[in-house]
Amino acid sequence: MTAPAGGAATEPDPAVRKQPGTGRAGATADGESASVTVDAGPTEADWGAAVAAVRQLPADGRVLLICHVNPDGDALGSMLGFALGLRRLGVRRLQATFPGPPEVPEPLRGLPGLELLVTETEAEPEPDLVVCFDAASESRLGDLADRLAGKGTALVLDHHASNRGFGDVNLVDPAAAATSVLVEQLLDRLGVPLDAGIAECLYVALSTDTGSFRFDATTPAVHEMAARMLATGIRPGDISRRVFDSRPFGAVRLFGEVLGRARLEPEEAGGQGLVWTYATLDDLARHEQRPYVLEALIDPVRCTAEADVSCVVKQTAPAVWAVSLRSKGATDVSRVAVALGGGGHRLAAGFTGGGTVDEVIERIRTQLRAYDEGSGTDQQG
Ligand SMILES: [Mn+2]
Repeated sequence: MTAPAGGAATEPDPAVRKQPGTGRAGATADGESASVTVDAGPTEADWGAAVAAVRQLPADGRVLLICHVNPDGDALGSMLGFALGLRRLGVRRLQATFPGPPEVPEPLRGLPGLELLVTETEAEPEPDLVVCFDAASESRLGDLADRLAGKGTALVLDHHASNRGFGDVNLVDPAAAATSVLVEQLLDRLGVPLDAGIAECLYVALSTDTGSFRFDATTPAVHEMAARMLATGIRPGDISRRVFDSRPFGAVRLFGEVLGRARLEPEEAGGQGLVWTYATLDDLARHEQRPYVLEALIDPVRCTAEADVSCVVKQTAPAVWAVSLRSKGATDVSRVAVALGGGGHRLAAGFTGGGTVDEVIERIRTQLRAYDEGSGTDQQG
């Protein structure tokens, strides 16, 4: 049942179909079939409130920065870049943290500002200002979400379309390629000059979320921001090697094994194809690897030319699986993820599932079929 699906197979990359210069790439590309309300981004009032929240801090004000669980380059880079900016403004009582084990993935251990990190339990219980980075909802902050309920101001910086604005002040822009785009703007409005430390953090964040400037989110504005970062003298070759192109030999062998069991199901996703694989805790143990090495596993999987949708299922506990989904453009994988209790973007999303690998994959197939039925007639022709 390989559906002809209009001209989809021969269509150019979705990037080519995008209206250049609108700067709203992923968020609105599929607007006619999406039920998500597309946020117009922060208003001048939002920016003003965010600037005021920082400026009105008392002299000894306690600031707690929080990014999402299992932090990636955008989460940590945005948080630490902002932390370094606040330090330049003279903020002294400053902590940065994230929920869960206080382990920074090896590729991000060169980030400036890591010395500001504290563990979840060391985090200030009653901060005057809490700033959250790259978290679409409070649930992504784990037990640290209770810090938002105190007397202090909660400021949210994020770019997930599903973010409903859980702070007192929300700088949420689904059109932003990374949370670091909002961080740069806020630091600019606060009058903080860029330095190499801040720039490296924001550059890592930006390059992580744009797939090293390869995804559709890579607008002219993204390259302009990257140019501002590079102008501080940071070295993109060193940074990219550290962040993207370096992994332990054990991880290389682990990837080989996990990729060797990948399955291609060309009939799924409305005939656009699904490719998937999985990694267990036992795989990690056998190769003596930490879970974060699997974050990069989706990249070789999504290379598969015969599949629009790619999926990596990673075991996090005996019957618990963290699932990463990617689409090349024909499928809105955030709809699949949201239906299964997760979230994300149109072309990159995820959720946590229970049961066995087969059960998790079957749930994805079912959602993909439901999606296909719901939007099959929306194919552009
Ligand atoms: Mn992000």
